[in-house]
Amino acid sequence: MRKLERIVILTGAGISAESGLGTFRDEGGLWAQHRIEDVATPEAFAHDPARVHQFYNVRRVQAAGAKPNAAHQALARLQAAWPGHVLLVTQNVDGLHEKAGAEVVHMHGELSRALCAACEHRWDSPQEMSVGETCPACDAPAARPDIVWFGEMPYHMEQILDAIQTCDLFAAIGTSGQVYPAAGFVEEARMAGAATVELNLRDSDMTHAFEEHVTGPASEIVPQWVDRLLQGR
Ligand code: BV8
Repeated sequence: MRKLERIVILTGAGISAESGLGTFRDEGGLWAQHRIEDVATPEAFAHDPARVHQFYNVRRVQAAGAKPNAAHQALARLQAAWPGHVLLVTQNVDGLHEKAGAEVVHMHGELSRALCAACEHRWDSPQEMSVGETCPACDAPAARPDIVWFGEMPYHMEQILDAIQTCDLFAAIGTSGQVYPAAGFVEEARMAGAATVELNLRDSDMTHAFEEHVTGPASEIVPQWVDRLLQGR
């Protein structure tokens, strides 16, 4: 196997499941309780901003009270043991990777941040956002959650794709592989010659694209996987 120098890790809602935060597409998940069109698109926010704020206010409060689990801590440990070699990209908008001490790229935004739709200023959001909230920079009543909704361009794509082009290992942890462009990262990595591994409780929509699979709950399989990586160094 190629010498392991650079790793790109993509995480999804499954890594936070054991911290008590709901996933989207598991039994009873968020998309079983809400329609994406009603709460996670720009059109939804234009149509009924109060409903969208409520959807994120509930999750913001839950995320603020949640603790990182052993999987988040193991990834932070991997980064600390291998500074500069591990890019951690998350689709999650909870702050659990940071709470575990990791450096993370939020490609779908963050519950803890607000964005001004008028001037694009960003600031730490209050726990509960409300309709007509004004922007601290331009005073427009245009504050929204700093979340990438469906139909919007995910953040940091250039940095992420550059890293995928030059990585030796791409790992996806706790993601169903149903949301693009994140779901397409494994193909990019394979075409760039990287080894690929999926860590998940069960098969995902992208399982066929990964060479290696580790199955089980993230809080068990991720620390074991990190230990193996660090032994192999
Ligand atoms: C865009 C907001 C274009 C925050 C989210 C092809 C190419 C490009 C786009 C598209 C395309 N086809 C379709 C599209 C459009 C769309 C899309 O992908 N739709 C899907 C539904 C078909 N994509 C977009 O709109 C994206 N934007 O493409 O823009 C563009 C181009 C030019 C100019 C402008 C725009 C934007 C996508 C981002 C949308 N925002 N979130 C929020 O509310 O949270 S996506 C949402 O899904 C969340 O962010 C979530 O993270 C993400 C992915 O879900 P997962 O994290 O995978 O969670 P899920 O519940 O699905 O799965 C959980 C997994 O965990 C399961 O596998 C389960 O087995 C596992 N698990 C559970 N428990 C455990 C576990 N594993 C381990 N241990 C456990 N204990």
